[in-house]
Amino acid sequence: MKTFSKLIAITAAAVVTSIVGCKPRGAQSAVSGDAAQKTYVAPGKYDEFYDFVSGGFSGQMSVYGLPSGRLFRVIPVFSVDPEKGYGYSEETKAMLNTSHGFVPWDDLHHIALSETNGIQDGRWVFGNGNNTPRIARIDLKTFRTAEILEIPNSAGNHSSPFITENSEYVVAGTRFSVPLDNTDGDVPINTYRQNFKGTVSFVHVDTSGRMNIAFQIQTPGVNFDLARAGKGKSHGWVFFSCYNSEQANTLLEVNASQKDKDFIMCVNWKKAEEYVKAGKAEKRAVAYAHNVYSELTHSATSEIEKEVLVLDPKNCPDMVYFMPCPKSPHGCDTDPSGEYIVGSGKLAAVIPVFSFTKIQKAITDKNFDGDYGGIPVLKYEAVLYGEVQKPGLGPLHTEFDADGNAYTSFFVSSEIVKWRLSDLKVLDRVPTYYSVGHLSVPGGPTRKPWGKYVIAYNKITKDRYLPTGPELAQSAQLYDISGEKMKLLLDFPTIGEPHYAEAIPADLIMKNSQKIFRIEDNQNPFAAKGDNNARVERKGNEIHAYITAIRSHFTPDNIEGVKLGDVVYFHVTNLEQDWDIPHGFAVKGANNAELLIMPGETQTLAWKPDRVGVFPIYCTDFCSALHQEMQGYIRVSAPGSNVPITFSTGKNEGTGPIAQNK
Ligand code: K7E
Ligand code: CUA
Repeated sequence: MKTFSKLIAITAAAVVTSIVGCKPRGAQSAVSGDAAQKTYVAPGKYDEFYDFVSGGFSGQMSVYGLPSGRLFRVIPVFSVDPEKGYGYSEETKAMLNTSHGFVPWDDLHHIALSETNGIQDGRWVFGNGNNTPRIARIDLKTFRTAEILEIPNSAGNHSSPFITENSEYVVAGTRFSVPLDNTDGDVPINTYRQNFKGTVSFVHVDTSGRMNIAFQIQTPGVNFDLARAGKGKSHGWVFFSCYNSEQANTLLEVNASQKDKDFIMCVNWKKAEEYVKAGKAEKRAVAYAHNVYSELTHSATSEIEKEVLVLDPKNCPDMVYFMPCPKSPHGCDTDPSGEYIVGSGKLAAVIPVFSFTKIQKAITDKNFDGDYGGIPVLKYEAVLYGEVQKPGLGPLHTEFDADGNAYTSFFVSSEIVKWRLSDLKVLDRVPTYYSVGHLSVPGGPTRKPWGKYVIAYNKITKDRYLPTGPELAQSAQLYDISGEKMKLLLDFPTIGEPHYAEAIPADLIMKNSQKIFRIEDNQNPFAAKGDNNARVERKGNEIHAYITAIRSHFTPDNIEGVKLGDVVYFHVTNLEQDWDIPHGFAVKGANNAELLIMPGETQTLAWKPDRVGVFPIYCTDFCSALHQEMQGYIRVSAPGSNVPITFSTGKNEGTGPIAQNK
């Protein structure tokens, strides 16, 4: 019995090791001698790079400095954030509207920084909502979510948002194939092969940043996983990895791992644009939300769009090809020249590297291996540049430096492997602690990698930090790649689960950073642009309080005449015109959150008092020496009361005796 259970334990351990990842040796001693010096950013000094890190199931994006690993900001994107009032203030609620109504959470996996000529330009950063399919654009002047676009005909927006060289498009490939939105979705799940379809969406980004869905391409039912746009010579193409070419609808762990090869789907989007122009796209009735935040009104608007253009490859020859890729590909990455496309089969023993030149030749020569759902399949041998042999176990993602090297993350063998594009030779490997998912080199997905570091984003932390109960902070690790050998420099914890991240030189962003909003430009209809505009008005059972905030008081700070059953809207305008002086606003018993109002901005908190009494309000952000004095009272009377609306600051002082010490 004992031996038997021991055997089970050993077998289980082996299985766990191979699937869950193994723990490298020498976890403590792996750090290099001059690491502290290389990551030390002295007090008052700036980091060299901004690092935008996806928050996974936190739905947020966080901003770190490199090489210090210091956290600067958490940008709320798809999830409500009470710290900033995001999704709680009346002005921001519309950002989280979808065709399913208000959806205050999502799962953000991938980051895409805007590019010009294939080089990061520091204007915007995009992120995907994986669960209720959405793409968000964050404005890097304000570090705020400026726009969220829902993706119709999609279910699990994982293969997203990958960006083309001039930010023409961000793409969105659906993870789950499903019955499309304009068809009857009430079908048996085991009719996947007949009724389920995939789509990839091309979301156009105009010069102001505004997004719209230019077109979608309908595909056979598969799972799209990741994507990368071509660059340089492969500009005009996007490569999407996909798994489940078996078209399984249950127990995918086994059933979607049957075939020796799945696919990378190659899309010629220039061709697709021609087909759209030629009227080949079908207009389909769908419904998806398009939410835009205005820095003038300091408010979001949400519209439901009703139509999308869909191209069917059957009617559009020479637009889409499948390229076989070993064993459930995950990452699909293009090198800085655009010639090489690196596939990473999660269960593969090699890393296949494809050649764009060979892909073009195979297309010209019609060197096909039949078709898949009517889409030509290119011959593996005809498009393969070569395979990296014995790289490691469980390759996931690849990034590049400017010297012709690639860096691939290995989940199962828990390491980063450096290899050379020219001869596909493995040059170096370093352990990660533990089970790396994505990795990132600053500028690594672009035509101009900045190099210097590779950062591993790990799934498991185990013994690396002080224990914090059952869940530990997930972690990032910074490695120096300036020499021949990679050197571990630093561990730093992350917010939520980090998937992809992108780093960019700080000077491309910091010079544009916005300091205040000009009060003259404030077009919020509820703004009070000076104390003489502050007032309280009743409209039926709505009370609108137009309040100003400036160090260190609210105007008005005494409000009476509110009755139980009223809804009070506190419209708070921060009159400050000075950098880094937000004011906060909170009222006792409010069941939502605070407001945090930037200089020159107006934000609104809705409050439904639940009882009669006097309720304090106060500023939540320590703004001056007399911040604690920045407070006031709201009186709530019984429903039938005849207390009139009154409001004031500094004019309502009581006359009773002050308590004396006796
Ligand atoms: Cu984490 Cu890009 Cu969702 Cu790989 S994905 S790890
Ligand atoms: Cu305003 Cu504290």
